[in-house]
This record gives sequence, structure tokens and C-alpha cells, in this order.
Amino acid sequence: MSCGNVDILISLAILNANLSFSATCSQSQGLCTAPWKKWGGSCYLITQKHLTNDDAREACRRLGAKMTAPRSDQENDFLASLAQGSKIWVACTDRRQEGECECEWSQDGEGIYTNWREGEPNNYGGREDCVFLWPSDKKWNDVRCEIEIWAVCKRQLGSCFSTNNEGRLEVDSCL
Ligand SMILES: [Ca+2]
Ligand SMILES: [Ca+2]
Repeated sequence: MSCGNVDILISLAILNANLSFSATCSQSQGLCTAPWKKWGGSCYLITQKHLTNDDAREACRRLGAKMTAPRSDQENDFLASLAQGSKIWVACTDRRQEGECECEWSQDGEGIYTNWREGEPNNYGGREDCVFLWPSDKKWNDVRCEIEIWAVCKRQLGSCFSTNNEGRLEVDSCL
């Protein structure tokens, strides 16, 4: 799937047929509106804000996305490249049952991808139920959920469009 002009024109044509002339948002295929970055079949946005795990999940939810948990070495590397040297949350937790890691974005029938640093997860102090990614070596560590670090939100490809005063569709940054 490309983000080329042809795709955009086709998407606009389809949307134009379905939308009335009012300000509205609609999902379309193949686009990630800046500052979201496209990778694989999804759009990613780094918060660049220090947030607790709960606040990071909520911040992503408000953007129509979910906090990220990578599902492959390639996606893990991509997240590390977005991190710009900062630690970032990985949306995995063993809050529900100590020692049982559950991750966002894992699919049925697919083993949970993990990339633990040696000696982790150690549940240090009996209080580490959330996970971050060290950008230096791209490895994971379990930590307390209350620390404040950056997060990456992920959502399926799509973009927002709205109609302008003349009823014409235009790409909008209404995320
Ligand atoms: Ca734990
Ligand atoms: Ca740890």
C-alpha cells in the first residue's frame, strides 16, 4: 500500500460520494496524517511527554489509538528509532497476574513477542508490573507503572478528512 497521490485521489472520490457537506472526520486507507508516522500497516505517534503508564494509555486512547507493544524485532527497532534516546513504554503488563505478561496488539494464535534485557523481568521490590524499552540496546525492563516516560501510540492506517466552506474535501489534522 502506498501513500501516493493516486491513492489519495481515489480515497477522496470515495469519501466525497459518502459524506454530506459538513465538517466531519472519516477513516481512509493508506494514510498517516502528520505528525503520525507510517510503518507497516499502522500509524505511530510518540508523545514526547513524560507520562505514567496509566496516563500514557489514556493519552493514546484519546487519540483514537492504543499504546504500542511491538510484535517483532523489526517493529521493536522502529520504536527504538522513534524514541530519540528516551525510554518509552511498551504496552505489556503483568498487573492482572504477577509473572503473566499481557500485551496490547498481540493476536490470537500468536505468541507474545518479548525482548527482555538479561536478568529481566525481575519484578524488583515486588512492584514492577509495567515495561519500558531502553533505546540504547532496544531491550525491555519491567518497572513500576508510576514512573513517567515517553510513550508511542499506534493505530491502524487512516486519516481524517473534512469539508471546507465550498464543500470540498481536504485532508485535516483533526486527530
Ligand atoms: Ca511484575
Ligand atoms: Ca526490572
